[in-house]
Order: sequence, then structure tokens, then C-alpha cells
Amino acid sequence: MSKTQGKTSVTVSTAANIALIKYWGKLERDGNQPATASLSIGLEDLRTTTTLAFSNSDSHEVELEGQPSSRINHFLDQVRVEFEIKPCFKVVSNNNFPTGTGLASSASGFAALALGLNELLDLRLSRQVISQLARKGSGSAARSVYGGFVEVIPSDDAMAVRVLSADEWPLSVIVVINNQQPKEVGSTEAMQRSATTSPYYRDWVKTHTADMEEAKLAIADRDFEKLADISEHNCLKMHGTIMTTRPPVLYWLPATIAVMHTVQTLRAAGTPAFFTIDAGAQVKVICPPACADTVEDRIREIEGVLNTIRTEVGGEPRLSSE
Ligand code: 2P0
Repeated sequence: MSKTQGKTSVTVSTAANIALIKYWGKLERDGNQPATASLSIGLEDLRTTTTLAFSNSDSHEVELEGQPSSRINHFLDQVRVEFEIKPCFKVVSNNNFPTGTGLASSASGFAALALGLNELLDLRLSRQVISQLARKGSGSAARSVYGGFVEVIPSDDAMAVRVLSADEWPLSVIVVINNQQPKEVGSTEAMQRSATTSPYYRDWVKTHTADMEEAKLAIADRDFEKLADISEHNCLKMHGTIMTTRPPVLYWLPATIAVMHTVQTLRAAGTPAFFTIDAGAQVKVICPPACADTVEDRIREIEGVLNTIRTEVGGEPRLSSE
């Protein structure tokens, strides 16, 4: 099926997301098919802005933070084959947050590409099908085609669906930066290593459905304590799997652990807050907006914490075209 070229240029802003119940592990087939479901919140102010157009040359012209990206080139080639598109693309993409440090820039990046290509090529895909396309670029990108609370449902062609919009349960997120350097082992490699060498990987997958159910119930009931409990459990279980690979991957720094202790101490003393950590040293702390000042002030006092970014659950994509 050949598609008409709808627009000349499309600009998309998408947000990073953080999983409370993590995607960690893939099925043994192409297209980032996740071994587990996942559930995330969109981070309103951590955004990628991507402009897409057709290229006049016979190769893609890609600039990610001013640099070429073979991963984006590969994705664009896949799209050309899948939708029988002749021309190549021009892509300029920038993040307003550090890239490659465990802040999910591949999620917002590939979500922006999938949404932008749908618009530029006038494909008229449903949001769920766009999420499947984004997933082929990066597993977590399936979730960033929506804002709010989002679930990925594993299947032969896993897709994301919205669980709750951001305004149905307003929450603040404090992103705690403990390391500005790119991580030494990328997520894709660390996932693969976990699946093949960690003795805990099988149990990680086996216990995952129960974690998803618990988290979804907590969200439906707006039960912060329950969501805190299951999110921290799922995060620590994923990192237990990651640390026990051979060779091991240790993403945490001393400040990462100090933030975790502070959050648990705050919670024990009555301030609702919980942490979650992706493949990196940064921590995200989730709390009701009324507590965000208290939590952020305490975290900023911790030795080794370089910076904090305050945001809210949100992240609805924004599109404009010419
Ligand atoms: C997640 N992470 O659910 C999990 C938790 C990091 C920790 O998805 O290989 O960049 O591109 O599909 O999506 C990070 O991995 O991996 C990730 P690929 P991705 O957010």
C-alpha cells in the first residue's frame, strides 16, 4: 500500500516516561517484544522535540543533539519498508534533559518519530498502532505516545494503552540527577545479559503479572501507599536481577542509595513519597504535589546529588505541522 505525502514538515514534542512496573527483558524475536508488561507515568517537563521532513537526498539526514544516529536511521529504514515509502527523511531531534544517562531519552525520542511519521506520511494510524511502531524503535517508547498513566500489554505485537489521564490523579515527580555521564552498559545489553545470566531472571518474569495487577488496583483506588509499596518492590526486584548478571551491572552510586534511604525515612515519618530507578544512577521520587517542596528540599541536601528536576505526571504529546 503506497501512502500519499500529507505535510512538508512536522514538529512533535513528546515526554519521557518512568515505569513504576518495569519492562526488563525481551522475547527472542525482532521488534523489542517485551517479556513483561509495564506501567508508567509520563514526565511532563522532560521532553524531546523532533522535526521531521522529507530529505532531498537519497539518504536520511539525521541530527540527534547535533550528532548522527544509526539507530534512528535503522528505524526510518524499517518505516520505509513497512509503509512502502520512497523518499528518505530529514530529522532534527533535541532533548531538554541529559541523553543516555537513564532518563529514557529513547522513549520520548522514538515516540516522537512514530507520531511524527504518522502525521508527515498521513498514515492515519490509531494511537495504539503508533505505539506498536514506536516500540520497534525502543520498548519503552510505546508508552510515550500517550501522557498520564500508561500500560504496555505484551502480545505478538505489544501495544500501549492509557490507564488514567494525568489529571485524574495529580502527582509530582522529582528527578534526582546523581550522574551526568552516559551509562557504561546500555539497557538493551543489560536486559539481554539479565535474561541469559541472572539466576533471578526467571522469577522476575514469573512474578511480574501479580505486580502489574497490584499496581493497577492501587491506581484505580488512588491508593498512594499501595502504589508506593509495589513500585519500590518491582524496582528493587529488577535491580536485583541486573546486579546478579555475569559480568555484573551496578548502576547505583552512593547518592542513589542515600536518596532511597531518605525517601523511606520520610515515608516512615508520614510524608508520602516513593522512589523508582531505571537503568542508571538517577532516582525518580513520586509524591503528592503538596509534599513536593518538603521532599525536594530534603533530597537536595544529600551528598552526591548533583541536581533535581521537578515535574508532574503528564506528558501528552504535542504536534504541529506545515
Ligand atoms: C522501562 N527500562 O520499563 C525499563 C525499566 C529501563 C528500566 O525500558 O532495548 O531503552 O530500546 O527496548 O526501552 C529502558 O530500555 O530498551 C527501559 P530497548 P529501552 O522503562
